[in-house]
Order: sequence, then C-alpha cells, then structure tokens
Amino acid sequence: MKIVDAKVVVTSPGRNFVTLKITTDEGISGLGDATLNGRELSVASYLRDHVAPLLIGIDPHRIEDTWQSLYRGAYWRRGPVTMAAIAAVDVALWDIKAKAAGLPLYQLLGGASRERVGTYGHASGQDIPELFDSIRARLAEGYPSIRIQTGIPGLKAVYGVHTADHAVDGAPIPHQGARPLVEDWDTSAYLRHMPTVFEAVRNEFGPELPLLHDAHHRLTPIQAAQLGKDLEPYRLFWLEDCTPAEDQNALRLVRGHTTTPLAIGEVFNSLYDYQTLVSEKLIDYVRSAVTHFGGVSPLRKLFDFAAQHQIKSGIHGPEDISPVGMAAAVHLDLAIHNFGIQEYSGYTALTEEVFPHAYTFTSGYLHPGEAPGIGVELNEDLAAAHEYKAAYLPVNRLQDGTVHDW
Ligand code: KDG
Ligand code: MG
Repeated sequence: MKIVDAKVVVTSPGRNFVTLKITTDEGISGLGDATLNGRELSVASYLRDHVAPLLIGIDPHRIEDTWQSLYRGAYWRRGPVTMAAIAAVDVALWDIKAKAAGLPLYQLLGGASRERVGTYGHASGQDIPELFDSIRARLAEGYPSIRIQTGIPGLKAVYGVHTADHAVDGAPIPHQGARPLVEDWDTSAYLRHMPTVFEAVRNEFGPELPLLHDAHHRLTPIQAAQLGKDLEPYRLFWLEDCTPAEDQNALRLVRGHTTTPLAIGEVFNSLYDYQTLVSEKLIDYVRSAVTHFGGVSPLRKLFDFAAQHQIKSGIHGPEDISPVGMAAAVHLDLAIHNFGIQEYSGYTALTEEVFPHAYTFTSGYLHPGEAPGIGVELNEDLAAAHEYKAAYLPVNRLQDGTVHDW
C-alpha cells in the first residue's frame, strides 16, 4: 500500500478544526486531528507545506518509522505546532492500519480492558446557585464525575465560566474575532472563595460525587500548596494545572504539602515534559491529548511509563479537540490498563454532522464502537461550507493590568 494524497481540511462548524486526510492507492483513507486552538492555520501550513509532500509514496503501515522521521528528520523537535501536525499523521496512519485489518483501533492496541469509558463533564456558574443548577444538569445527563468552576466575587470573567455578557473590554463575541477577549483575575480572591464553593457543593450533593477543578496554571507553587490543603476536606478527584506547566519542579513543592490528587499536562507535547513528574510520582493523572502529544503512538508510551508509577490517564477532551481526536482518545481509553477518566463536553449538532462517528456517549460513558479504524468520517462538503474564522483564547490580566497566566 502507498500514500497517494494528504489533504488538510480547516473547517469551522462553530469553532475551528484542522483535519488531515491521508488517502492510499488501495482506496483506504485515514483521518487525523491537528487542531491547535487559536493557532490553527500554523498547523495547517506545517502539514500542507512541509509534511504532506514527504508522505506521498510511503507505506502507510510504517507508523513508527514515519513518526520518527517526522520528529527527528525536521531537526526542530517538539512544540505544539510540530507535535499537533505529527499527531494528525500518526492517527491517520493508525486509522488506515486498523481499517486495512478490518478492526476497530482499540483491538490493535491490545483489545478492551474495560466495558466502557467513564467521563467527567463541566459544570459552572457565576455564583453557587447557578453552579448547583449546572451540576444538576450534568447529573441528569448521566455524567458520573463533574468538574466545577465558578465566578469569583469581584471578577467579571473567569476561566471555565460562560457568561451571557462575555464582551469584556468591548471585545467581540467569545472565541471569534481578530483579537482575544480579556478576562480578569485576583489570586487572593480565588483562594478565599474556592474552599467555600467546595463546601457548599459537598453539603448539597453529598460526599460521593467525584469532583474535579481546574486552576488553569494560575498559582505559584506555595499558593497551589495552600489551595490543595484547603480543599483536602472535600476529597477532590483531582486538582488540575495548579501551577504553570513548564516548571516540573514546582509540583515537588505542591506535592510535599498536600494529599489532594494532582493532574497536569494538557499543554505538554512530549514525554520529556513528564520525566520528573512521573518518575518522582509528583502527580496522579497525565492530561495530554492525542491531538497535542504527537498521536496515539507516543501517548501509549506515556501511559506505559505512567503505569510503572501508579499514575493514571485523564485525557484532555474539551470541544477544541475534534471528534477525530476524541475518537482516537476513546480507543486508547478502552485499551490501556491504567485508564483514569476521560474529559468529555460534547459537540454542537453541526460539528457532529461534519464528523459522523461510531463512538457513542451514553449516560456519561463513552465507547469507541466497532467500526474498522477510529470510526470517524469527514463530511467534506459540509466542512467546506463552514470556513475558518479567526478565533482566540482569552488573555488574563490582574486588576492592575498585569498579564497573568490563562
Ligand atoms: O484550548 C484550551 C482549552 O482546551 C482549555 O482551556 C480547556 O483547560 C481546559 C480543559 O481542562 O478542558
Ligand atoms: Mg484544563
């Protein structure tokens, strides 16, 4: 079998997605997700201009060799753009291999280690009553675990909380527009408020509901240690991204002070980003997505490394991972032994139409389905009808105007 075409499709059925479609001379094609929120066109160009020409004529079954040649052969290693592009190739080749074998991808990864894949959904509210309503809505949808985010008294817009009036500083509607929205932040107010939120949620919903929280890289190590200690009575499933992700040593300090479980890694793109964290058991869950970590091949290696240290998976899965990236994640989730949880917030109806898929979401649990490959199609006509629209993640500023981590 030989690759005869590698095509990049950028579509925006509500938000931007970058998809790679690799076609072979035997008529089998495979899809990979290369979406990088807010920097989509750079990955599209990397694939179109620098990777696609290298793929033509090669044997799609040589997944590891192709991965290594794209990684080592470019000389410039790692980084989100490179690794999202390599991820798309890797997943498209796994899709082709599994289709050629007539098997769903999870069978090639060792077969099912469980019957279904447990997820967590997102609940948020400007205040506690609104948060309670949102938790009730997620519970009604069947989610077994819930991430909670709230507004902070005195702040207008905070990560994870969707407001009707998101147009802070006159910026256009959320996500779409030529410039990012600006959110505001006050770490002391946040640190005072969060324990009261968890106390209220535990009082209302009881001790059993698994609760997660994302601090979105906003704390110093000692602030994170303080928050972890303050949240210990509420027995979180995990506290995510408590410090900026680049500094692995920061987690050593946090870990030394708190037993609140820690998750990190959605912005990582290499096994090397985890070397200290995993080998010193400084975290409990690895958060990387197939889409941003170079694909199924390296993520599988990360999970095996993590397993030696009793660390579990918690694959990143918000709406900016396309259904192609989500499908690849669900196959891995089903197959690996050290699965922890899968983030899943669903997609708009239009996105589901652009990417019809075999995976199912039933009462809070995902299953990859039995279609050969990863089990996702791309409706190219519908994709073409929804062109790329410039859209950016917000930036965060302290109340004196200083830029802070978002
Ligand atoms: O593109 C950035 C988002 O994926 C991120 O903000 C979502 O933190 C996130 C999460 O945990 O889903
Ligand atoms: Mg996160």
